[in-house]
Amino acid sequence: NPVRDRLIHGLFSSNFTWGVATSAYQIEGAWNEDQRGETIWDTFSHEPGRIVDNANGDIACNSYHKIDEDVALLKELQVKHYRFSIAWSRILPDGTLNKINQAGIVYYRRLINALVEAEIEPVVTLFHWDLPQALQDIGGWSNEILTVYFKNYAELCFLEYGDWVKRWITFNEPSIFAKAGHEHGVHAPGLKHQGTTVYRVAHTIIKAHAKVWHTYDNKYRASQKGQVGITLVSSWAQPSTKWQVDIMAAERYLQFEFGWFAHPLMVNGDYPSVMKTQILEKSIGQGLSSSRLPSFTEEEKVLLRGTVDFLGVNYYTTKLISAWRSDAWPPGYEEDQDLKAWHDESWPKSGASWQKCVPWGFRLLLNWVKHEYGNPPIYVTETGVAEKLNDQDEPKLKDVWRVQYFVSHINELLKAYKLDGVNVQGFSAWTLMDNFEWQDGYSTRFGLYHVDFKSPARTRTAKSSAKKYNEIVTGNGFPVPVSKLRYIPQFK
Ligand code: PNW
Repeated sequence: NPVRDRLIHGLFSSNFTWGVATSAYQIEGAWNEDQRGETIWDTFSHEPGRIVDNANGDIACNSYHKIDEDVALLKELQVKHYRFSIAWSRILPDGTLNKINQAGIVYYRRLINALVEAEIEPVVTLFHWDLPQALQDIGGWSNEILTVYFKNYAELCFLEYGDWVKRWITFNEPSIFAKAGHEHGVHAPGLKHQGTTVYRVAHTIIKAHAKVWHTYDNKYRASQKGQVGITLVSSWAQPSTKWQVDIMAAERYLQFEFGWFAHPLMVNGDYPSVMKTQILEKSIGQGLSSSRLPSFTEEEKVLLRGTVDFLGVNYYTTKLISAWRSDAWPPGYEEDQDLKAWHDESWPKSGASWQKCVPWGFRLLLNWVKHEYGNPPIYVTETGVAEKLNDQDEPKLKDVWRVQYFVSHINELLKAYKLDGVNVQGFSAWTLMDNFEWQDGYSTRFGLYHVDFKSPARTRTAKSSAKKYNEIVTGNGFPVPVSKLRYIPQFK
């Protein structure tokens, strides 16, 4: 679509915040140093056959020992904030207040101090998937007691770091964590429970988020004056035809992915009605006496709604959707939706099979969020593009496809802001540097900086995309007209 693909020029608001994102398990390494407790990702990645090349995050980018180097990269990029995550088990080795690990407390204190010194705002994610193993051993997020442990952990973080941290993200992409970890078994803890655990895990996470928001609201907001949000992700769901059934199927996709969390927290304390009816009907069809989707009590609904100060949105790709009645047995999270989702073969590829580059879908997703949730303050907390790179390969420092990815996607963000009035207040690129890409290990890279995982020094080298991102950041958008952009494919 030529109109959609035209690039505009213009600036974001002067207080718009630019940054980059990482997460603890993906970059820190030092998995067994200084009393850090084990996490479900240590367990999972140490099991042979789980990760490409049997890779793990034992050393990763070694960021635990490289605060100064990492902050130097952030300075070079001239970003205004850095979104990183705290490893729960580094400060609470078994996940509970049984033992507070001072070495862990000190590490994040040093990182935050270094950021503040460099005038870079720390933005902290409390849970980016690395659950303390001891808490998985008592059932993980299926066990509602985790709402209490998560609240205790969050409160410790507010006390320790709330002086400088003013933006807290409780959970990163709980939908991916719930599905990949408990339905498909490709992420830790590696469970494959069709259509059951996935909903229970999400249920606990939603309640845990609200508990933490209320704790901050009641005890810390007045003195610390920060905000508590959550980061959600969805592909944009594009109806494959103009038929009403396909339009409704695309809406179901968005409600199951995004509304699953945003509806209870931002609309009425309860799941989207289409989720409730679909899952109940499928459950009854299985001969169950009640829905596999748990329900909230009236008191819980009151506690859930209105507990998002800002919404973090991650976007990576778009799917075409058509209605499709599923009779797969037993029904799981996918079958519950009665739809098919796929990529158009003509869309530019990335280095990951799950990602095709579809910039216009970003703008459409942001508009859907705006209308669905009453134009909430949005921070885009991640977008970025995958590249395949084997350890033996020469680094591809001229990552033209990534330059184009960021130019085109940030341009769609500018359209959403300037032309559509989406209340977007910041952007974080995924990711600062190549890192442990979950089940793909180090074979898939998203970094603005290349990391040499063969070298003990884990040398970081800027790619072309780092220079382009620096240009966009310092220009606060696109101050001059951008020449027409044509995707140079990474793969033919
Ligand atoms: C995000 N999808 O995960 C995570 O927040 C990051 O930790 C991760 O490294 C990054 O994206 C790249 O994968 C996603 O299938 C995983 O659409 C899968 C999808 C989206 C995001």
